[in-house]
Amino acid sequence: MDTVAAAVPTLRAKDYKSDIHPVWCPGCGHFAVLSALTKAAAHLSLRKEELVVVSGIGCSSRLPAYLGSYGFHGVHGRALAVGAGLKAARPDLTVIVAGGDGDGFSIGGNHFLHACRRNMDITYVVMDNEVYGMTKGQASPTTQPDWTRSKLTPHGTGVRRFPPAAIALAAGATFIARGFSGDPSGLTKLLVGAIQHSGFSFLQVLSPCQTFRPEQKTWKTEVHPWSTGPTDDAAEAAGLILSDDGRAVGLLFGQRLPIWHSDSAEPARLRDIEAEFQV
Ligand SMILES: Cc1ncc(C[n+]2csc(CCOP(=O)(O)OP(=O)(O)O)c2C)c(N)n1
Ligand code: SF4
Repeated sequence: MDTVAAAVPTLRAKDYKSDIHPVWCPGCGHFAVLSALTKAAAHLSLRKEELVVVSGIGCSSRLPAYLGSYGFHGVHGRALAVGAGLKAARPDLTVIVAGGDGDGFSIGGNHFLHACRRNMDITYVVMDNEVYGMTKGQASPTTQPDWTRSKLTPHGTGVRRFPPAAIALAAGATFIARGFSGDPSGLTKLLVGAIQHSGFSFLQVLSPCQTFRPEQKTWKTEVHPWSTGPTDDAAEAAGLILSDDGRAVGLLFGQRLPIWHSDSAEPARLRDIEAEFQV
């Protein structure tokens, strides 16, 4: 008897959205990241049941709820740990980890370092607004040391900024890029490249916080391409980072190195994992 393969429907960007309306403030940069992610998923014809977006806590970390794929809105700063565990157990899935600069570089900083060096085949998107948006505007690791608008740091933090691209390069990330939510098509292309990259891809997105950093509206006049690149040479990428003003956007670094994967040839089965944890 002839078998007729079930036709896989072609999905459009809007098909990847859920019915839940985002609670983000009007003008929040995170809207553009959500939109670009749905466009990238449609461009790559990702099957919704094979796409998982994992996040921590923060305005940015609400993103999985607004997608119709699988998602996990987890614990503050632990998104990469959950995403890495998922990829180890289910290497067949496309795993994207998403969150904010507070979630990823402050409480989650340790996981960021080790995710970069482990080089699992996952994509990490950090929506960087240089502030803790959800908890009403405290300084984050990427906030300028002389930013005085938070009551917690009325004289600024006085602490130098965390440099995400430099840390990612030093720790061994094999794909490093920076996008801007005010450039939706550029952002979509970077997301497509990050998802396609075989290994750990890190995409920092300049994603303004309309409410607590309204001055970030000038970012649209400040962003510019990296002076050269992209490159697969870590020393060259380091040189570009040394002269970086934090507003260079585009792909900086891409390298093919062996990816880390679980020793098990078979995807983990839920009942086996449950059995391991039985007391
Ligand atoms: C263990 C723990 N510590 C602190 C918090 C409070 N908290 C919630 S979100 C957040 C920071 C969010 O900032 P960011 O990740 O930059 O995301 P944004 O809201 O700016 O998008 C903090 C400190 C928490 N939920 N859990
Ligand atoms: S507080 Fe800032 S980061 Fe949070 S939704 Fe509003 S604009 Fe976006």
